[in-house]
Amino acid sequence: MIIHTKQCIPQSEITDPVHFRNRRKIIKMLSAAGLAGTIGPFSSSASARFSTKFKHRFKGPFSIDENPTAYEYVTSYNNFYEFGTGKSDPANQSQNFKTEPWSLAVEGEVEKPGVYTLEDILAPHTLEDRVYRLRCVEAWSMVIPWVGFPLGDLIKRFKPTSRAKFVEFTTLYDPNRMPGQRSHVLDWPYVEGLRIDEAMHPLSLLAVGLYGNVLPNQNGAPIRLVVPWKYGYKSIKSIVKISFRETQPITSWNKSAPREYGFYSNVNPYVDHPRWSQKRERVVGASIFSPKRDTDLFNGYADDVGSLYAGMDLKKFF
Ligand SMILES: Nc1nc2c(c(=O)[nH]1)N[C@H]1C(S)=C(S)[C@@H](COP(=O)(O)O)O[C@H]1N2
Ligand SMILES: [Mo]
Repeated sequence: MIIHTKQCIPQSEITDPVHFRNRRKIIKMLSAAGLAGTIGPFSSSASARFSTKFKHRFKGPFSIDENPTAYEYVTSYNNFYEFGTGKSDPANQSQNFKTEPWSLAVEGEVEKPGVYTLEDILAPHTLEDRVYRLRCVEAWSMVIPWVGFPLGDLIKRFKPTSRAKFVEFTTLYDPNRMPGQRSHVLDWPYVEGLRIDEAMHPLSLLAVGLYGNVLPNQNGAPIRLVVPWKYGYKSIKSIVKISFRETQPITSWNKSAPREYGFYSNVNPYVDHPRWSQKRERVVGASIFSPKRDTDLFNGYADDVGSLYAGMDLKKFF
């Protein structure tokens, strides 16, 4: 079992003062919602680390027994095109991104639409620690100890109608704050979606932290999706809108390259990307001499989520 206490995390993997200054605001907000530890004096890195820890976390039911990828890799090797297309761009270019105040619009086929503040969203939820494998379509994988809560628990609060067959998520659109949106690499804002039963599955998580700390900006602060049996691009970052729909959402990567990226995007070693094999994956942080590892169907969560796709042709619905 991996126990996520700060003692387990080597000091070098925690954070640096630059990241920390920007997280302090989020911590204030979360602590206002009763979710973070007491804000202490920030004179030493030890007290800073303590104060960025979430209180009342418990271990989620799907935690896997694998060593997490080092914090340093999880927070410096990212895909977040709103802050540039290079793997180190998000860490470099998102540090001044302000995530306070933050609100989420809830629209469409629900009884309780509206604009909710992040505090409203988080208040009733108990935060869980869950170690999930996040796998990117580019064939690299990380094991990340997320802090979050099941997406389904939030969805229930909005009371979707019987016509809600899909859930659509949208990232903030603000080219002044997200410089990557000034380039036309994608049709902004970033949009993702899930079928409602996928969204209600307890493996679908809304993450607000990782490694016991609030989410670094480059990982999708202040709130992002984590769908660990799907390729990384489904796990949309910095969400500002959740829409309940009768029809399948038009998602960013599917729109941009429909032959390469399907709506489902389930991790599947038997369905290759047109330009590369999906059979093996590189473990981020492992030695360059380490062999790649075999990719598992549904990223190793087949027993949990396989029944969602019973009878579906996964080559057609890729
Ligand atoms: N808004 C938004 N969300 C996004 C992306 C993005 O460019 N913009 N990239 C996706 C991709 S391709 C991956 S692999 C994961 C990476 O998440 P991580 O940087 O936390 O590892 O975020 C996903 N979520
Ligand atoms: Mo990705």
